[in-house]
Amino acid sequence: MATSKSTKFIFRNLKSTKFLISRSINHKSSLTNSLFPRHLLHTISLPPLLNQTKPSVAYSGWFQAVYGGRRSHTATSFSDYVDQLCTEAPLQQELNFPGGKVKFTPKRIFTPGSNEERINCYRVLNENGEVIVDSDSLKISKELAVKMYTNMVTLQVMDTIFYEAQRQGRVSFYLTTIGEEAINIASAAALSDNDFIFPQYREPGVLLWRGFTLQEFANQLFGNKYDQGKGRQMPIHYGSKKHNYVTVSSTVATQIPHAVGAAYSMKMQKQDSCTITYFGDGGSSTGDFHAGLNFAAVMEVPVIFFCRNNGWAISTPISDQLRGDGIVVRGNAYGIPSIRVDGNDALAVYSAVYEARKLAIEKQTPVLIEALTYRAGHHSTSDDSTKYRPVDEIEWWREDQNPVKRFRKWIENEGWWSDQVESEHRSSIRKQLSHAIQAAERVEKPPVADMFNDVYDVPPKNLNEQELLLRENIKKHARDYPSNAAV
Ligand SMILES: Cc1ncc(C[n+]2csc(CCOP(=O)(O)OP(=O)(O)O)c2C)c(N)n1
Ligand SMILES: [Mg+2]
Repeated sequence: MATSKSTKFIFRNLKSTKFLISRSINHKSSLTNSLFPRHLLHTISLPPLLNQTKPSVAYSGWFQAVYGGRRSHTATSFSDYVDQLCTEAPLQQELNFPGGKVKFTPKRIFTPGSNEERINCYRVLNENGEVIVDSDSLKISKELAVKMYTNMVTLQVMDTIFYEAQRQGRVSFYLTTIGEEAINIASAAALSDNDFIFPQYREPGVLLWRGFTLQEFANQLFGNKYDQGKGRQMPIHYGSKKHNYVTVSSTVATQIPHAVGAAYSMKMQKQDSCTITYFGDGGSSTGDFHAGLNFAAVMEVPVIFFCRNNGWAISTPISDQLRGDGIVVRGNAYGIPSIRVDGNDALAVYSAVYEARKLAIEKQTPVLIEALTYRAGHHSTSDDSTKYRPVDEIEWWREDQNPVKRFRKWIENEGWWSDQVESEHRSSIRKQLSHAIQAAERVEKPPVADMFNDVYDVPPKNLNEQELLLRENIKKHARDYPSNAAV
């Protein structure tokens, strides 16, 4: 797979703030306009980009692209701050501080709390499914593109059928990936099978891509004896050793430090692989996120931090979670190359992850990706999101920003897809799923003993007592337990 020159350029420069600043100071971002509904936007007007070098002043090595502006001592953006430092001629003295030399300035200028200008978002496909001229993207073969699309559709059909099964009371819980199909499938497609996945819970498509079968998904949801988790976890907590997919943990963000530790082990063993951990915007609001990023940066480990910023952490909007410019800017604070990408554009996600993986392994560095998207479904079957967000906002994302439709337009324009193939594929998956559900439902539950083994070599007394109590309880209240449970 050939990497375009300019894509290489992006990632080479990611580590320096220069990249972030120079990309962020653009005139109007048409992308921002198209990513967010008009009623959610406020207009910003930016000073022109001068793209000039100011030599022999503080930070000139970092920032080649700065713009002229106010001359006050209160910077309103980071580039404004740098500009002021440059203009105010710092002293030619520096402090040889552990970790790097720092220049002195006689000026009392505070860095801004947050930037007026937001970091731009990398996009390849516009909303009509057309490749944007001059976009940095990798070439994708027909075979790969069709596989990506069929997997996205499979994921959609899985969501519809399994969601219905939960509504019918056949499984206790479910959680959809609606709106995040491109993130799931395109990121998975850009990885190698020996890379380890540390998921949150809204990434079953990665497992699907790796070959986890519809029957295996159904077995987990029904918690039957073929479920690889032995029925110990709630539905959707998939895991597969065979597919290097570490079992989902409900405790938000615990997967982040795990991914860092595993990547450190890969580094020690000089493996040609990396780990990737997925998390939501809510996941980035935890202590584990910060500890994980800092540890990874300092230890220089090959891990990709993939943040699905879908605007909501259950009913908490992103605006109640942070004041800075989203997640991407945090990478820079930790010294991690970072990129913001349109999460509803499969080609952009694919290219970003592909390059991030290369960078992580070749340079032995963590990389942060913030994918902007929207949780177009409810948080889970225990939620009704119309109670806390406007229906037209949901509809706008579901329809106008639909990642599956956008990718379909592209492959259709390429002459690789048609209505007929689409309807055959959808109906075949529906049939397979209906069969998988019926089969999973018939299989007996795992034996009760499985709830108590695998942890201790010699189970402690209290655990033995609990097992005994449970068995007595099942006998006494048989009606309250599954009839096909092997006691
Ligand atoms: C440590 C922890 N705190 C709170 C919860 C409850 N909880 C479950 S999911 C969730 C929201 C997470 O949102 P986000 O990371 O944005 O992922 P999304 O659901 O949007 O994909 C919360 C708060 C939890 N499971 N674990
Ligand atoms: Mg979220």
